[in-house]
Amino acid sequence: MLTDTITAISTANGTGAISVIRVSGEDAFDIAGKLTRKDFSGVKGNTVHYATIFDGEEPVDEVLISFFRHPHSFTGEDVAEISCHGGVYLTRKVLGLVLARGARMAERGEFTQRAFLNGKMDLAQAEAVNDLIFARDEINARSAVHSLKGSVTKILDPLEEDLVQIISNIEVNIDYPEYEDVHELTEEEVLPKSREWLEKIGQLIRRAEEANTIREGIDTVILGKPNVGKSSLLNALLEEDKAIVTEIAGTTRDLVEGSVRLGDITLNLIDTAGIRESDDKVEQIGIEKSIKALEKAQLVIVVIDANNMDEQDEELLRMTENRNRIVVYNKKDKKQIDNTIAISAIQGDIDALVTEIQRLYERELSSAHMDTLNNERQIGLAKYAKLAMEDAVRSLEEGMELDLVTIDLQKAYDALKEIRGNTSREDLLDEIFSRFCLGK
Ligand SMILES: Nc1nc2c(ncn2[C@@H]2O[C@H](COP(=O)(O)OP(=O)(O)OP(=O)(O)O)[C@@H](O)[C@H]2O)c(=O)[nH]1
Ligand SMILES: [Mg+2]
Repeated sequence: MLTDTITAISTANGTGAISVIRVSGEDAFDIAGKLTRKDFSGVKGNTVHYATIFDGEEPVDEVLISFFRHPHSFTGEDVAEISCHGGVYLTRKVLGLVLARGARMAERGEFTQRAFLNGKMDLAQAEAVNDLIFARDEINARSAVHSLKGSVTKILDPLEEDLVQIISNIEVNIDYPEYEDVHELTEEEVLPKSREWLEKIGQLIRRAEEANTIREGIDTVILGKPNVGKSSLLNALLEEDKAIVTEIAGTTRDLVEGSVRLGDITLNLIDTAGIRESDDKVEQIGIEKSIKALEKAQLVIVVIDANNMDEQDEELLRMTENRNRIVVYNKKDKKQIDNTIAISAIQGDIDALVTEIQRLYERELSSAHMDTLNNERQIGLAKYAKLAMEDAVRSLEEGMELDLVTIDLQKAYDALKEIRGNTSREDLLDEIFSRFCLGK
């Protein structure tokens, strides 16, 4: 049922100068004509027309309608985009009139889904439409635009091609065993190529995960014993007085969260209750929460008061030893220890920490500036392809039947294809497009 005509308000829900109501499908031009008492059946594509919308005899609004003829439209169907005046009431009224003329309310992401199903874009590009809408910074917007322009295809094409070569090499051998010695073929041709392929996809996955870390922001926990200046550091990073700071040890009881951007790096920060033995029930719960937050964190900032170091600090350092962490020595205005990352949270002097964070994530940052896979779904499929290839290589090394090897190779190939949506799994598509907002 793809020929029915769908509609939705494509602009944000609220009052603005104009609103756009998108209509896509066979009857789009007909509906536009009925609303305006005009005949748009022969209208040229990529043109804009002035018209008045009527509700019965009553003029409702003066609008501009942009017409796009299939297949030269976003969805690949006939599309009419009605730009009306932007009041909430008026926009809903026009939408209501479009619906009354026989259009159906679009599902979330249905316009983009049609674009995909009509071959206007692959699945990675369709996802990029959504990523672009929700991009909250330049890095996210940039990677979305690149993948909208087909960067994922550029990355995957060579991998797919190599895989097809490997598969056909083996197929030839299965079909014409008399032409080649099986053992020789795998040793000389297939195995090195497969290993090289594994290397390449491994690199791609690594880079995509690094880029993802930057795009999503780094979950960072500020940890330390009471009174070392954790909340002061949170405030200094956020440049606002978010957490309460006092000279009383045990001030912070609950987790305090905030997000900060340092250049291209976003930190999702959590300030925690100072860790110590405590009889206070509320503080105990706070400390338990600190430990839980620590377990989930991608980066731990351990704060130590340079003027007041003891075995509790040692214990915290041991606890975080194997974690991705930065140890900072606070209150340098009073005392500074050589060769440490020294800061003064209270004075907002935290450059040494910021520099260290940027150094620590240098590799991830450069990956984020490259074209790569864009989300967990794509990375997951790449990982699946890699696992299948690892199975294939193992089978080859063990001299297994080539038929079995091709099954694994085929799995790898299908997984790669699925990244761009070359699959018949309708439910997967519905799932993906349902994450879109209405009107896209
Ligand atoms: N001299 C100096 N004092 C600081 C600095 N940073 C924080 N302090 C002081 O240290 C005390 C504790 O600061 P907080 O930021 O509340 O410390 P905390 O680690 O969050 O403490 P809890 O929430 O109790 O665990 C306050 O009196 C701050 O003014 C600093 O850089 N220099
Ligand atoms: Mg605190």
